[in-house]
Amino acid sequence: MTRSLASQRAANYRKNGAEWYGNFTYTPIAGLGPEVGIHRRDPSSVLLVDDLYYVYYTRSAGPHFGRQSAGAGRAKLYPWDFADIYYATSLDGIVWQEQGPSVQRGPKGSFDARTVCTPDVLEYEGKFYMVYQTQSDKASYFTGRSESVGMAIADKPAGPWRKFREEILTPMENGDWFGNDDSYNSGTFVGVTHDPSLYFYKGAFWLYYKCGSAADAVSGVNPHKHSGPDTRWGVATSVRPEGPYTHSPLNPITNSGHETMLWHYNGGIAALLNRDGPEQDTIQWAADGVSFELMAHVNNTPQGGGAFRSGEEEAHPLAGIQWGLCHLDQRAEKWNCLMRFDLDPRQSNRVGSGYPASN
Ligand code: AAL
Repeated sequence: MTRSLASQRAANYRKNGAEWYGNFTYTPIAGLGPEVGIHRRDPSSVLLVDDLYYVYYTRSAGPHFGRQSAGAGRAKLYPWDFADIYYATSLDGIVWQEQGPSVQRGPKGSFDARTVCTPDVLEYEGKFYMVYQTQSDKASYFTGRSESVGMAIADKPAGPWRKFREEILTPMENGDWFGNDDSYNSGTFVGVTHDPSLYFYKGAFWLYYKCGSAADAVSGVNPHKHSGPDTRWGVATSVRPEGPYTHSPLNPITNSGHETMLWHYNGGIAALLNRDGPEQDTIQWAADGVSFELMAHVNNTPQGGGAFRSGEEEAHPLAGIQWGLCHLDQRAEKWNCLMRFDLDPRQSNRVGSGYPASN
């Protein structure tokens, strides 16, 4: 039988199962929506503790002046520059109350003096572990590899948070994607460790993060980009939540994806790779946490999303991203804000709890 190439590919996608496919919808939320003068963005995973939802996010006040103003010393470049991490609570995931700061910038000269942003929080054995993106004030924004991952620990989701004095992860240097002989991406691939996201998996702590080529991070020149910034993900593991973390020798473990969003499924780790790279806007799954395979194409994906960690992730391939918060990233003079996303598995078999019944 003669089959078109497209039909052959479709047959392969079917093997992954229709239950991996779904549609994203978006709902405005109260309390963390648009507000003149304040940026809110990059929300963490959403936690439910004692019937209250918690979310942590980047918050900065005042306008920013863009990358081109980097030479002007301490000018605020981005909405996440000179930011702190705040938290909010909600009874229903729609109406939120901002409660105040969770983790603030460190003192002059510290690794997190310039900004603390883009947090994620893991609840593990009665403690809360926050990982967050940092920028030191030791170098200019684009030099010195000064963006690393910090950690803070709390006994309660409302804090108080005890910050570590040192970063728990710094960027991996001199990694090659396909090796020096391949012009696709020779040289250093990890200029940053952004979007840290922490999971307990197979008896260890897995710290996933977004990285990019040095060319992209330092000069903005990217010889081979497909779409958007040249970003992809790495992972580092540790047997203790506080580290030390060791980068996987397989990094980068994805070739695409901007902000990290991952969840447990079927003994492996599933991931939504959004907006950048040749495999942008796909859902992938790795049986071992590092060997990611493409399971489904999705569109209209959330930016900077943080999913509700329900504890029911094994019920369905998409139960780990059933809903959450994400940001509306409005550049220039607009103010970033948060909104809710829901993932409606309309094309799925709808097994598992919390999913709509078949029509
Ligand atoms: C986000 C994330 C990181 C970037 C910036 C703030 O969406 O990828 O956190 O540095 O944008």
